[in-house]
Amino acid sequence: MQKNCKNIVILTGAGISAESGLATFRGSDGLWNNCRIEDVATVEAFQRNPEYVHAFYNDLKKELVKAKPNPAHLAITRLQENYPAAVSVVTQNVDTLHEKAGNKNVYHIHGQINQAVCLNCGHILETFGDVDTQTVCPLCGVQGMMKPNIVFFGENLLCMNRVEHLLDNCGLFISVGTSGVVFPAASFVQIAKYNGAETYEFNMEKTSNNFYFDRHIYGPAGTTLPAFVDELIKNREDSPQDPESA
Ligand code: BV8
Repeated sequence: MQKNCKNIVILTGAGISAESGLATFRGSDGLWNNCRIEDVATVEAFQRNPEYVHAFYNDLKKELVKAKPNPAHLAITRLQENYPAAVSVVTQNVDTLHEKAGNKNVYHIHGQINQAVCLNCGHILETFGDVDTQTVCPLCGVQGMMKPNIVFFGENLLCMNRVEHLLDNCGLFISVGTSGVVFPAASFVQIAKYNGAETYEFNMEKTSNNFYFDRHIYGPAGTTLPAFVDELIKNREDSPQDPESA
């Protein structure tokens, strides 16, 4: 492990929220087992049946709003507060558990469940309430043009300018709880590695892009990530002016 790398990027997927009781997408209890991606998470699905897609996300919202962060989310806050590096969270998750845990610098590249976007004026409506084809945009006043602010398959990701900068300047890339099958997020480890980052994968099992990872730490993230963060903090090289190192 490099000493005191200056920039840490943590990519998270549904697995980091599993121990908060939220279903993943492709696991045995996965969301995609109960409904087809083509019916709820594509642009075509939304154009074909917006009521059905709104209902899916309104139901998912009711689940996600009740969830509480787990020790894996809380470990990221501990790292951000106790390690001399810029720690950024690039999440594929649409839940708000990183924010509830107090994580800073969180980038939701696949959108957020508590947001809807107006397809007429681009206004972002923050709400945990239902949104549907009757919802009026609070900014432009147009009705029926609100879409869940979720990045559907076939749509470009959000925050990518910032994410690309983070990957180009990253010393330590940590992937937590993602199967690595959705692009371009699945290619982030390769970009970070080619820019000189040390790469760690936290998962329950080997994933499809595991060869880009220098280290694999298997087990539930609620246990493995806090232990890893404790190690990082214990081994940090305190800068000379750090009062603790006196
Ligand atoms: C785009 C919204 C440009 C819905 C989601 C290159 C090659 C092949 C295909 C493509 C490519 N480039 C683009 C594509 C097409 C497509 C794609 O990747 N398809 C795949 C399926 C083949 N990508 C796109 O369309 C992206 N857009 O590229 O724009 C463009 C524009 C026009 C035309 C073409 C390209 C948009 C991708 C975003 C799609 N939206 N979600 C919603 O969230 O409700 S993706 C969906 O998958 C979720 O966001 C989710 O976060 C994401 C990834 O899933 P994971 O988070 O990894 O979850 P999963 O269940 O899969 O895995 C959980 C993991 O956790 C497992 O490994 C498990 O072992 C582990 N785990 C479980 N418990 C624990 C644990 N680990 C630790 N501890 C535990 N306790």
